[in-house]
Amino acid sequence: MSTPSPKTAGWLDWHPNPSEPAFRLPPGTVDAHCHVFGPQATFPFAPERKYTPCDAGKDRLFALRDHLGIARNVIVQATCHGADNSAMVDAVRAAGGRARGVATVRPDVTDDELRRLDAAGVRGVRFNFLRRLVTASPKDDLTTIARKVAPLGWHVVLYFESADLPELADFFGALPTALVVDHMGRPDVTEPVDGEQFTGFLRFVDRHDVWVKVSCPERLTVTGPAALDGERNAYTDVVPFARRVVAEFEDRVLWGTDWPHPNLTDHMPDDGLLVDHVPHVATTAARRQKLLVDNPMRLYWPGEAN
Ligand code: 0GY
Repeated sequence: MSTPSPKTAGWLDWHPNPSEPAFRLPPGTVDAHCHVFGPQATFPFAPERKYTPCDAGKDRLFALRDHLGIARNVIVQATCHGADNSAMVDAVRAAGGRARGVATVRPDVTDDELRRLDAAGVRGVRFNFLRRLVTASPKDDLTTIARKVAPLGWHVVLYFESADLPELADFFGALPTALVVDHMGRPDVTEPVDGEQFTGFLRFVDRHDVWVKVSCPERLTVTGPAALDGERNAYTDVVPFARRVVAEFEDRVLWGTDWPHPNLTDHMPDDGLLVDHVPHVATTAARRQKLLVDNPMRLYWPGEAN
């Protein structure tokens, strides 16, 4: 057997024992953004990857799901696995209907392969524009992929930096599928919430009927996880941004843990605190029911009761 590649320098492993959340997630809660990494002995990482993560397999993901009181997962293909969706598909299958997948495919993907992924539980593809994660794909290739998956009723998940949205917005708007944006379009949370950049993002969401993941406060924060007076209110600098998205688009927001939190080097979040962040951004029970249950069910399990 080949020797496993060492982790990227500075890489932090997932939290070994997340706390018990104080907030009880409503029954049927969907974690709409999480990943599996390997284990690399079974599912080797892609040669073209830009980082090497720790192993974070499906058993650990399902243990976290049960610990936090989550009912279902949407497992998003991470760039370290390139377009080899085996680890993600294996995890989705193993979840027995309690997971869906978002894949990465190349423009020459066949209809047979797409049907196989669909039968396994995949419902979308991800287009990633972060230079530190991928070499940019030509837009024509992405359009080809979007046209191939549209007949299956899949959507496109978009991961981009907020500064790149003005250049990308028209391209996104012309794609023939529903769109889902990761991590609120990665706002700079040191800018005002009603400033030009975030307002531009909100208008983009409004104009194109986009779904938004209110996720990753641990990645967007500048002030860090410091909790106030034991209230378990972490990542307070991200709250106004997430709260605004939930208030303006309550029928098109999704929530996710982003476990196992790739590429964090400053701190590793306590996933229990991430759950306790939710009531600060979705401030009524009705909004939380939509964010955590009704919206992701409509997108990933349409027609199924939670
Ligand atoms: C995330 C964020 C990151 C990584 C990836 O696919 C990936 O490698 O998405 C990141 O480093 O910001 O959503 O997991």
